[in-house]
Amino acid sequence: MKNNNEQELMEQKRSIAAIATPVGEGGIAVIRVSGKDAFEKVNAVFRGKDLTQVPSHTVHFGKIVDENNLPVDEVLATVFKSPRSYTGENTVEISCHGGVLVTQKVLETILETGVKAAEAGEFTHRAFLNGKMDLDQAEAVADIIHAKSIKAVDAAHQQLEGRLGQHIKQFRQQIIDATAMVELELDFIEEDVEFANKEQLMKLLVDVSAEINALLETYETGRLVKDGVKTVLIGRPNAGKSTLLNTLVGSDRAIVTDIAGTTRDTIDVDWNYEGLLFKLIDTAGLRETDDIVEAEGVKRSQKAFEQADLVVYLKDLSHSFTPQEREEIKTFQQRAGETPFILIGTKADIEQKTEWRTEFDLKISALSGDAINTLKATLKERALENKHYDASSLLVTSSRHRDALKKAEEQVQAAINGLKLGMTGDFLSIDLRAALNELGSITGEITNEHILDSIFSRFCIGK
Ligand SMILES: Nc1nc2c(ncn2[C@@H]2O[C@H](COP(=O)(O)OP(=O)(O)OP(=O)(O)O)[C@@H](O)[C@H]2O)c(=O)[nH]1
Ligand SMILES: [Mg+2]
Repeated sequence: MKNNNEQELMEQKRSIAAIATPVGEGGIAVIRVSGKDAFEKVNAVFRGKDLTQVPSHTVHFGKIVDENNLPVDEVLATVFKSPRSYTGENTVEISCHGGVLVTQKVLETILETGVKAAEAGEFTHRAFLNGKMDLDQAEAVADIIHAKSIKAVDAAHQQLEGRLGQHIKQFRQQIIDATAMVELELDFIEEDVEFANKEQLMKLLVDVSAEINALLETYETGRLVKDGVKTVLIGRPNAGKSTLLNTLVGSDRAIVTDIAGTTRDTIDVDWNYEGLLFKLIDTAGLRETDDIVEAEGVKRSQKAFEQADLVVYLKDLSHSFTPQEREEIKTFQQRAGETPFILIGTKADIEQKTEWRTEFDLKISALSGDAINTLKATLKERALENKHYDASSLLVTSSRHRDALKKAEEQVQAAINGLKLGMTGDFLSIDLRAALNELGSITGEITNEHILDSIFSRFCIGK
């Protein structure tokens, strides 16, 4: 009897298979098989060339057959020999006809040879374990798949290319150098040798702290690029919020009527503009109301406002301001704090000629299309204002990476403070080693099953 651990290990080493393309009807579907005996397993149900004998990176036409030797489908099998494959293991990619049932049948035929059905992200998990990529690169693969805007794809590509990893490795090296200096001092402690070069050590730590902080600062932009800019449209009933939402996305997503109080619940719509994703949120018009449903809607408008990355307040220009409305705008402006706030005058086509005594950022007409393009550009500009962004720069987009960087920086800072206070090397060394661990958790040099499971469970099956 094998013990549990051994069994588990064998299970982990078994070849795996999964459908790598989305379920549905298409020209082709791809079934991926990976593992030590992937070639033998596929070969057992493949009629064509002997796949165990063909060179790596070659494609072969043949048939997958069932236990009665009857054809399941005509396929192309692409062979990748270890370690030159995505997972680093022997891999076969079988392209079959893209029908739901036929694809399932090909997969089942492969599984019947004793291959295990892959779990979500298991191919990439294996790629990580086999040293084909760092953990942050594996995460970038999922980010590319889930990306909802071109900028999010770009950011993920930077990470996949290893640019984040390069920074992390550089930080780690700097801290290792600092640790070496500290520990050198430890060796001489009996002889009461002061740090050979305390200033040099201080400079090293201050530099690395500043560099980690500079990278951390990109997170605000990274988050917007990856998750989208939560853009909340608020204002009084009938201000034209739903009309603007429909105009921006180019379809009638929200109901528009001339009845004040039409929108009752918040409506979220994804809108891509020049590669950036905006999560537009239409809200119920703000007013005091006895209607229970509408009152709940207004509450939700407030909540959406509080969570916004960008606030667009709409004021109907065909009606002059009530004093209450003027107050309301001021309050919202103040409450927005650091969140960009844009004041838009709507219905410019029927604007009432009046002395507004209020600076509108822009006056638009959804009806005539006036200034809509300027508004789009303004939304993008304001969303990224005060944010570090240039297309080629590396962005931290994951909260996991942000948290680890932050903790690492705090540990470096603790070492800096310790050094200032004249603490002994053994204390400083503890801080620096903790910083190294945090940085190592980003690239996966230091990790645990719990982190890995939570990362790879985000993947789809077949990736
Ligand atoms: N003339 C003109 N009318 C507009 C314009 N934009 C919206 N309207 C009209 O204003 C009315 C209200 O528009 P909505 O988009 O429903 O306003 P809302 O702010 O969503 O209103 P609630 O959902 O009730 O809070 C509708 O009759 C629209 O057709 C515009 O640019 N010009
Ligand atoms: Mg509405």
